[in-house]
Amino acid sequence: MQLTFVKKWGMIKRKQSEMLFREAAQRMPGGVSSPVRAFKGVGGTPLFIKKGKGPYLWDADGNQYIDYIGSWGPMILGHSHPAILQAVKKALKLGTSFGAPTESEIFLSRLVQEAFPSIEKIRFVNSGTEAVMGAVRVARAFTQRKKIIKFDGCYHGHADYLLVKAGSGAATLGIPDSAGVPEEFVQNTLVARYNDTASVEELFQKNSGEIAAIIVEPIVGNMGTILPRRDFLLKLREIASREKALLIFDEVMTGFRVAFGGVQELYNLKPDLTTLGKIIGGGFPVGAYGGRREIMQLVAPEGPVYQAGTLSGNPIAMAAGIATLNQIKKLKPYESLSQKTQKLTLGLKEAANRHGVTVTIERAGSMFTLFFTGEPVINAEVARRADTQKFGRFFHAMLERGIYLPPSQFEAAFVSVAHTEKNIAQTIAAAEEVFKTL
Ligand code: KE4
Repeated sequence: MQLTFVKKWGMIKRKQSEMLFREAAQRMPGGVSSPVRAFKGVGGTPLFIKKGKGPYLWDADGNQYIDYIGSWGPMILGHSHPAILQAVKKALKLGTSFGAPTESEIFLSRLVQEAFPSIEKIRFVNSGTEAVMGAVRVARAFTQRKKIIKFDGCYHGHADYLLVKAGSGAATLGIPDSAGVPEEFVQNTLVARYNDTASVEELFQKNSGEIAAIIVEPIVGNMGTILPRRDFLLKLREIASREKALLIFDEVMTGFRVAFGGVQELYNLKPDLTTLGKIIGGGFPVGAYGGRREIMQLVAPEGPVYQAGTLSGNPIAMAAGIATLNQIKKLKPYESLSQKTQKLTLGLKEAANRHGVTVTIERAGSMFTLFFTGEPVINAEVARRADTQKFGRFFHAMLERGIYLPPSQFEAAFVSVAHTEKNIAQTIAAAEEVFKTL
């Protein structure tokens, strides 16, 4: 199938992006505002994006792509959705920021709490990182304990004490432990292995009575997509309750992505605290943390746990989030998103098999990762054994064919409501051509 906007290998013009990148690299570290955008995981010059509409992005040279990054998760409805643009325009007419409570925060709270009954009280912030910082701080205050357990390969934002064996950009850049983080800052951070409850039990035995919380990406997106096996999540819930530690589900990526109520809806589990971000801002900077009332009432100004933010609950961002969640409620898209994504991943797997290319594809709803490995990817160690060089070649060959995948083996790709059956077919056709050359 000849893709309408496919150009021959290497014929895609990149002059504008290359020129822009040269100046950006002079002014900003790595020429980007967030490391994973710099293509370090796949090589080459990052594309400077000019416009997004539905499932498409256009770069500064006018090349069109089917986008599977979706701004790293937020764009579940596709780019420039009319309902979101309309809501934002309406809100803008009233002003942009007041530094005072607005009813829009109540409206978004209602929608989030409807989807996440475990979130009895919620605080809005400006990013997933801030949400996690707030959740960990209130967990430490509530339990009066210092230590936290995270999992190797899980990424929970860039707070110092969580940049320990982190995934996402940290894994891509091969610096799981960041420079500039004094070892004192991470001495209370314990690392377990995902899908291995024995490693969690061992940490509790060695640190009995000292662990405030377990924080987990209940379905991992930041080592690429990794699914919880058997009763891993249920066991975490049981262990945390038994040890009087809190269970924090970091659903910044999975919230409203894998189901309206996230992983906790899919597995019918109640964490003590949840962190959210991405989709709840509809493309604007919004994060949130929340959970059991007796925990959240410790947060200032109600309680002694300080946390604040000039633009937290910003009315424009709230308007985008409200419009997004209302649209999702109306469309009920999860079944069709899952089917569309399954069709894509099955097509990719069959194309790879036809050309003798060994891949494992892990999928949860409309998030997925194609790993260049033959083993089921059950944890970070297995993910790190994937052939990242081959992933880089695959990434660029797909990009040349107008398919924009996440520029890292250790990220999740996302299908949106806007992706059509034709887009799926075009993507499989492009992969068929690429697997031939790989
Ligand atoms: P932000 O601070 O980037 O809004 O959220 C941090 C965060 C927390 N928890 C989870 C599960 C996350 O996935 C993230 C952010 N995810 C990455 C993508 N893997 C953001 C992309 C980037 O860093 O540029």
